Amino acid sequence: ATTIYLKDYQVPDFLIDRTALHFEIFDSHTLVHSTLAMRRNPAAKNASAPLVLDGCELELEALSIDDQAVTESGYESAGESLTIHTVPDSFTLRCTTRIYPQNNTSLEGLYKSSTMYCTQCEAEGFRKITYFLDRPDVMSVYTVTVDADSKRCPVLLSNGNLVSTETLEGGRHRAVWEDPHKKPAYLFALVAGDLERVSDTFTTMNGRKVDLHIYVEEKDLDKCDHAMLSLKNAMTWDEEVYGREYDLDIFNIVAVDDFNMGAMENKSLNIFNTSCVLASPGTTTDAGFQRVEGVVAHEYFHNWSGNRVTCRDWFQLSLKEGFTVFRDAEFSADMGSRVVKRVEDVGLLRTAQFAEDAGPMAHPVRPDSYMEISNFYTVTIYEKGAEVVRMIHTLLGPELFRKGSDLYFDRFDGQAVTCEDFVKAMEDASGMDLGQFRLWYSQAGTPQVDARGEYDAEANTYTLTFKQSCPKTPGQPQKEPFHIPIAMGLLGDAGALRLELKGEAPNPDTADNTHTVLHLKQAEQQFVFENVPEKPVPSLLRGFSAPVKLQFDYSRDELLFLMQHDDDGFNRWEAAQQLGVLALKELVAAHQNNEVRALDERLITAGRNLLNDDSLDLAMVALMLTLPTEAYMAEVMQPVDVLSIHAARMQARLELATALKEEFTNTYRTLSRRQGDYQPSAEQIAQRSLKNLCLQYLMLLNDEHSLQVCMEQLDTSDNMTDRIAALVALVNSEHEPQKALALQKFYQDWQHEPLVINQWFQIQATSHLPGTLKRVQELLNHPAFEIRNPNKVRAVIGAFCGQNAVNFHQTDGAGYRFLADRVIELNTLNPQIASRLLGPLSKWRKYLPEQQALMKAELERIAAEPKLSRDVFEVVSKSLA
Ligand code: HT7
Ligand code: ZN
Repeated sequence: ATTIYLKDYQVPDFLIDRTALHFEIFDSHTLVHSTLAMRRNPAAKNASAPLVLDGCELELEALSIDDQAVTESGYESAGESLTIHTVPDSFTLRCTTRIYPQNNTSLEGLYKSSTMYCTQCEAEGFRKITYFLDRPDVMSVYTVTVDADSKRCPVLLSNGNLVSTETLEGGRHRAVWEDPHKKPAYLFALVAGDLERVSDTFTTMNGRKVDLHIYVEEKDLDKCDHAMLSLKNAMTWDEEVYGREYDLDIFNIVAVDDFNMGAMENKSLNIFNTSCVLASPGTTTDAGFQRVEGVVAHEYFHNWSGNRVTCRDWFQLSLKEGFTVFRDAEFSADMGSRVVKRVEDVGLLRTAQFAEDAGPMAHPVRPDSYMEISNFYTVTIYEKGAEVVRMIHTLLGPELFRKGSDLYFDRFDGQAVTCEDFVKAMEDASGMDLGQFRLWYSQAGTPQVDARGEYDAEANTYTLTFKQSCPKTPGQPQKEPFHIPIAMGLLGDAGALRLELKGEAPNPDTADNTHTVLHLKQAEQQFVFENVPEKPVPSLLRGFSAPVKLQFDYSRDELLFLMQHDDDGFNRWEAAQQLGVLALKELVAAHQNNEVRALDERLITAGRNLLNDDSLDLAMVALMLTLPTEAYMAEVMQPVDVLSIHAARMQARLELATALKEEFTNTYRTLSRRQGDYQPSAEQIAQRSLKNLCLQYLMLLNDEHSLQVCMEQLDTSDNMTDRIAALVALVNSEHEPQKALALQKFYQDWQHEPLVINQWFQIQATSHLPGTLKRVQELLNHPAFEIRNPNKVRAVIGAFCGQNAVNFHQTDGAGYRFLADRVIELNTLNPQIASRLLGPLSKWRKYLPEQQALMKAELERIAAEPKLSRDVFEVVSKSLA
């Protein structure tokens, strides 16, 4: 496979001003007739370059230029391109291709999901529909005509406005859609199927009435309210927070069962994985409701950050994804609990993204090269990209950041631009020098920041010394120091201390002098605080102000102090986590040495205090009572001893459950009583999360009373959050007959709801008990499992390999073998999904030597397969390099 480099970027040789597409959809095939108004790009380097069109797996039926047929000797077709050597400066290219959506299992281009036709063109799927310049900097105005059977496909949708409909002969009909906005091919969409819709309207800040429709199968009509409400909230929020208004009279969302990712922001025709749009209390958990809200908002926000201003090339992917994730995270924070949202996001970043940054696929937020762009829809591009935008927000402050975003949207509206353009707009609007900051876009790897503090009681000064470094990553042996914003405060016995930073005049604009942002720019740098009346406890990296690994030698008592007194909610949680890390590390070491060691009593006391304090936010209590995850422990302990980490965490949980049985029981009882009608509100979500955490702890006790409580919750709950929580607790318990019966009953009750059955799959695949791999293998033969459906693959295979470390890493290597077999099977069916599943194997170097050898052998077995897709080849070859 060839590697594509950012340094080789050149403007396109040709432009496409207008694109007319005519789809004739038949059961056996689809014909795509395209008419492209093309001309040479005046900015092109080579004024006589041949026309090279992208096309993949297409049958070419007709090709003409200015109505003159291009004969076979006039073009050359090789690999994924078609070259026409001589073309005029300006011309009309017509082409007809025949495609087979019903055989398209890759879910890129035009494909069939049960009876419905739909498209997925990002990143390079349009070339599976017709020959085109399939690159984001070629933007065109589209008119789309769709013909199909009136009965099988009564609904025909594309981007923009519906301009006409027509009945055709033979029981067929036609719809014509026109999108007035220029767009790249990756934002093209078409849907044809038998769908029903839920409708509403939204009036924009300038009085434009927008029709909103959500298209679903008839059986799902009752699950659209939450998505519709989320959409209207997102539209309002984008007006209020970013001044961005919607720009068409219609906004459609369509739900599809078979989809490689969460959703797609096609202009005015967003296509969603059903898992990210459907929600109802009876079938969807709190996490599911929040995901729908977040994804609906994310796709809507792309209308500006992605569609109106798009990417020049795919190296700039984080320009739209990082910015949009930042926007959706702030939206969700405003809709629910800000601290909880931040804790969840940092959890993902510190496990998945930090692991990616330390592994063979590590890449900068703006990559320098790729083989297959689909492999670069990563946590680095999305989550770290969002952190980079968040840091700009922190450095500039909210007002200047808004000024920068206004300038960015004004300056580049209708254009395809770069990350550099974004940063420059922020710089121009704020006057801040972001020169060194740009390294966050070009350097991969997670910076390590070591900090220490020294109090001088005579001089009343407190000196913070920071040292930063960044490990080498593929192709980047050496790193320059980053510009790292460190949000912080100092805490004294009586509360937050006023900050006087030596050499800096106090900021008259800030009423709050107890919080500041330090600019760490050098490899080693000191900050001296003056007039500090007592030895403080520093609260560093508040709100996780930079995606770094911070090390500060807090004593356990200092961590307990921060847990109670820090005025930054995130850092209160972080102190609890770090205390948990220290305690778990001790237990891991004891386990490795076959010693018996008890859990640090401080954790038990802290837990008791949290459960007994009525004044605390319930969501915070639940978060702080959750020990660091096994995935996070794996990040802070290398080489990773999966089994010891699991054993240590289980022991700690059991000790907490035993010591705090009374508190967990009381809290569970109180919170069970409090319920009204189900609402996915922050308040109710917090109650349920703490209640269900108590249940999980109580179920570890393996006693009859807890079992009874759990069974009662399972049988009597009116919502899926509580039902699933009870089922998870039961499935991970030793209560054999009850467990099997409950799983059977759950399946019978919910077999008509695929999204619920996916949760049923996932609960079984993530059970930490022995024998899970065997069960997972059985599930692959279950009638509800389909290897061609990505949600089911994720629920069974993805969940087992990615969220069940103790079973995936079982010592005989059977988990690795299982994954390799599935990757080989999926490699031909759906390369994107196959390659994504490889994540857990690709990080083989961080495990113990025996596991490394077994994992590597499986990667080598995949590498030896004769016909590897580009997607799988890239991950396997880079993992073994
Ligand atoms: N921008 C969308 C990306 C996407 C995608 C990429 C590759 C393969 C399939 C895909 N489906 C959607 C999603 C988003 O970030 O909004
Ligand atoms: Zn996105």
